[in-house]
Amino acid sequence: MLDKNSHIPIYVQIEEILKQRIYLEEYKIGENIPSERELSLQFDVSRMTVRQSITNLVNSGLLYREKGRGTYVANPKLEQPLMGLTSFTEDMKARGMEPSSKVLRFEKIVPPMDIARDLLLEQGEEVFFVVRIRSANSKPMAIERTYIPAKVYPELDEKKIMGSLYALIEAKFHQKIGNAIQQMEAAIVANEDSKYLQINNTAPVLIIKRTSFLADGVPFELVRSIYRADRYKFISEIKR
Ligand code: 16G
Repeated sequence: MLDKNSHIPIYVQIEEILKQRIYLEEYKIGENIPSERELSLQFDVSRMTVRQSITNLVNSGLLYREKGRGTYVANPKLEQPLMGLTSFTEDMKARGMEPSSKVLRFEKIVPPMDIARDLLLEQGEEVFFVVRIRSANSKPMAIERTYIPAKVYPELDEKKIMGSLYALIEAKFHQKIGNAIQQMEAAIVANEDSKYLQINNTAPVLIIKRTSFLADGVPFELVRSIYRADRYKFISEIKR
């Protein structure tokens, strides 16, 4: 319980107690925690102090606030290593989660010039443009817009893209995936994407742009993946 004589500030002690309650599942993921008023009575401190503790836990991603509805326990973020060239399907399966995709768009188009350039396409060469919502255990994690040169996979169709693209390339088309170049940036979610990702239209997202190459150097995809920032954190090992 609280030690009011301690040199550790009260709001920090409350933070630790709340963390403990989350850890012990006294407060469960997705559920409301008691209101500021209730907590201030429980701890016999001012609402301001409780608010400070809650704000810190919101900022560290353990809790989230919903306007007019209260404060909830957040899902722990998935830790995604920024190392191997893995697919969404592999990543989710490795965590014991069930991946699924919803294809929102599948069409053959002439891509914008910057995309064509990155995919080393001549002017007018077509790509398959695929928009997929990627979910884990039926919860939307990311939305991906993928450009795949039509000349590399002329036999691609909407049905084949329902599962894993990388499994299709390796197991069905018997090609070896080589390497990719990625860049990541933060943004506020686009209005259209907020609906699909089921987040508020001011929520932050992480955008990864990946251009991937087959082992023989042929570019086979350019993808923009929009990840929910509240569901992901990216981890890398760095050596000296
Ligand atoms: C990942 C890749 C994406 C790739 C997809 C294939 C990132 C940032 N992006 O989402 O480039 O197209 O996996 O997944 O990791 P699939 O084999 O499940 O279709």
